[in-house]
Amino acid sequence: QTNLKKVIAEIIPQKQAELKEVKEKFGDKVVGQYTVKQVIGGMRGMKGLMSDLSRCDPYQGIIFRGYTIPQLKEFLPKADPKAADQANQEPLPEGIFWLLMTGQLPTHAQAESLKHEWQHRGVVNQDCINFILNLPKDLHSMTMLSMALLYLQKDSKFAKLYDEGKISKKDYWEPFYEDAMDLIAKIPRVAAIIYRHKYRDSKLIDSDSRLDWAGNYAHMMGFEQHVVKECIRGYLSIHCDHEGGNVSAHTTHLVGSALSDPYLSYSAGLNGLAGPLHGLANQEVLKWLLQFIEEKGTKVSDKDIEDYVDHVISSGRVVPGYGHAVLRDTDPRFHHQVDFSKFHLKDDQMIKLLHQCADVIPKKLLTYKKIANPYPNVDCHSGVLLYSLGLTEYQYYTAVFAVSRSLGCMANLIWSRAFGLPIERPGSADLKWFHDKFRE
Ligand code: CMX
Repeated sequence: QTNLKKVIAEIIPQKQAELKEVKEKFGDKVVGQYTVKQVIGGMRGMKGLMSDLSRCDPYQGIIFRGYTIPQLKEFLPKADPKAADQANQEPLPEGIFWLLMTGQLPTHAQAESLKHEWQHRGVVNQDCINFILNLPKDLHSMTMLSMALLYLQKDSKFAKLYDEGKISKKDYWEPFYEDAMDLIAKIPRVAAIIYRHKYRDSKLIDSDSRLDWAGNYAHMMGFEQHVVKECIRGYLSIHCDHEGGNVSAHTTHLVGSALSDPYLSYSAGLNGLAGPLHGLANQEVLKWLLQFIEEKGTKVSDKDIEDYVDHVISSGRVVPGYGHAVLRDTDPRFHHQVDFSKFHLKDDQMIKLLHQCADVIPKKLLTYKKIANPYPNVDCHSGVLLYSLGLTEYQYYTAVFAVSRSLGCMANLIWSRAFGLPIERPGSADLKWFHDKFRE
């Protein structure tokens, strides 16, 4: 079966039954205890959400439906199934979306079917194109992307059906699915239009119907080299989801829990992704590295790097690309990109400097006792990879991340409606409450 909607329509009743069983069997069990420090400290380590798509292990990193990043690189369909060489090994995002939605590794035919469906759904109407082309070019790409999704919201099938009173709760997932699939199909085109508007005199490039979702995105931005298309395939696959609690996934889920449609929900999620402690870090890493190169060049000593870290921290800033709220080891998504760059970009001076930094900086950060994890995260490498391949406009990088993250956020949103999850509404406490509760 290559029709994703039919496949998940069969899985949904089984999963609903599983959720019901978990609620009945374990509903009154205690998940854990948490402290005042956790309540005030960004809820670190508190399990407070259910997301069935991926989980983040502090040491193994992200695990998508039971599969690690290296396993997915091996098992997921590739753009050219006949090419077995290392130059054609990046997974197709179509494949990872199928896996996230169904829990099953897709066949090449299933990934192809999604490719065609997204091509078909991905047409962006002229009125939306005009809306983007009329935005001031000095808006940040993420602001433009978020606004463009809000513009597309007028086409939401869920919002229309709900407004007409034509939909019952048990069927919410279907129009959510339709909106989510439309959003995913359109977002690379919208993001490419933003890129061409901001950086290429608004000269747009038509979609190429032969290409896959990621390859077409590279094409519509203006990159025809095979290596860039491969890089974007891998990039869009590995950034797609990072369990439910990260800022973009959590925001999308929270807003969606109020039955805001997928456009409203993901636009909100994108605004969180645009923050420097989250998705904007990839742009920040590049800015950081370019400043460093301007001062010191690309051939630097380890001591130069260490001094630079001290300088950044003593001026009250963070070293972007290092650390994580959950991970306690190097992010496997960083390793994935190292493998790619060592094969495709082995002579690039900036990549070499980045690898030297990734060796030196964690040891230096370890000397600052307060930092729980000094190791490179996904954003440490991704911007530099894009820069070395010719996508040098680093203020755009978080938009590429956003195209990818649409896969995880939309898959989660569809499943949230299929599970019938309620509006999210945790309690909060004022300072007096803590005094009263814990007064000796
Ligand atoms: N450079 C300098 N200081 C750092 C640091 C870094 N890379 N990582 C953590 N710290 C500091 C924190 O700012 C915090 O300091 P204060 O107590 O003075 O506020 C202290 O170390 C403890 O932080 P932590 O428990 O180790 O980490 P958090 O869970 O609070 O924060 C993160 C996690 C990602 C926000 C943080 O490591 C950071 O700011 N890293 C740099 C930005 C970055 O790369 N973000 C991308 C993360 C991946 C993503 O979400 O996309």
